[in-house]
Amino acid sequence: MKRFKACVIGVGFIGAAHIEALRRLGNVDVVAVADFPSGAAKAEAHCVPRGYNDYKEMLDTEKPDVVHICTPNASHYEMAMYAMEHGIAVVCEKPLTTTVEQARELVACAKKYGIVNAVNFNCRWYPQVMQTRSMIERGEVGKIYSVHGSYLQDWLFLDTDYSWRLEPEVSGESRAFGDIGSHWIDMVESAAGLRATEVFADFATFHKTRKKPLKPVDTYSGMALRPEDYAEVPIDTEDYCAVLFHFDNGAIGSCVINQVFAGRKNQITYNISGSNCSLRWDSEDSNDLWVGRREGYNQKIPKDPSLLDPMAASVNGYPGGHVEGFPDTFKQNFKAIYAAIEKGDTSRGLFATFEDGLREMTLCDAIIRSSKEGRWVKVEE
Ligand code: SOE
Repeated sequence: MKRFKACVIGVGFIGAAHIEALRRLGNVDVVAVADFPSGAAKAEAHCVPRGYNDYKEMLDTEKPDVVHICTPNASHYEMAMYAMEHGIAVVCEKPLTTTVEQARELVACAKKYGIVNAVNFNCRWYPQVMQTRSMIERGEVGKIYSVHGSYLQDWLFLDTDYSWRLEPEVSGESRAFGDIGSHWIDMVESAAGLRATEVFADFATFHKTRKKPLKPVDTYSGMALRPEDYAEVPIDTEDYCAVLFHFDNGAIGSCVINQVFAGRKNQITYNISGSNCSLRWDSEDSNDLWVGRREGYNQKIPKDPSLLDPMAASVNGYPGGHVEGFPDTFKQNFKAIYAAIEKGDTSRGLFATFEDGLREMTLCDAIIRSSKEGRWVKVEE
């Protein structure tokens, strides 16, 4: 097995999750991190040998096999471009870019240089989500009638909650859909084998202004500030978004995405109704998959590799009865990505690539347009 040198750019909550998952693979050395303005301190905090403030200096000096981009969305494009132009494989956080055009350019550049590329749509990698995919692929669910679900969080519940994700110049024009709706639709399209062809969206911003801290605050840090530490700023990205979908096989769908839903920390769910049975999965109960039947008993399929279909069994790290969750999805995703890098395999497999990142940007674009124009909008291919 090849030993890889990896670098991580951006060491907030999610960059740290990348570092931890890479170490769990066993054949990856995280040799350096870049983070502005405190690269050395971040390296020290995460026991990484070297830290840089400038990502270009890091890539030029370290010459890694792979770079993980975990910075705010608006910087993904130039970082991914720079890495690919230097022959480095890229694993990028979602959303891939802030515009469809940039995502298209990244897909073209990856093709031109034959670089393995990935977007960290980690929800695909829950074993029970893979089981859903496998059951639908082998026809157990039958014809899909409808899909509905939600992604709910409360870390932006108060008007004193603030993050760079609230700023469209850094985050992109859509916030709730771009940040977490993107996970929902990627998971549903990949698991159910459906492609949305038309969307109708309704956006709402409950906090029209928020109190922006005058010093940096990390995502999920819940840091307490005093009134004089804030400035009141207008908010023009959505807290909430409801979307109706028409899918290519005639199925219909809907989702509610809400980042100010008190009590739900980070819950993603789907309900799929098919002509043979229904499936329901909930990330807060992620080790079970519910199967609903009209003419038989309902079931709960446990996360037990000895009972799951081969595709789902292969993404378990532990036997039945040993709970796995969010960090394990990163490990399984990276395992598949690094195996593709080792083989130089740029074909589409189970992990999300830049093409899936582009797909999500295209969907997001149609959703934004629909919310502005109040009508069904076709999703361009
Ligand atoms: C913040 O909304 C966030 O960190 C997302 O960006 C992640 O993708 C999600 O997994 C958890 O919440």
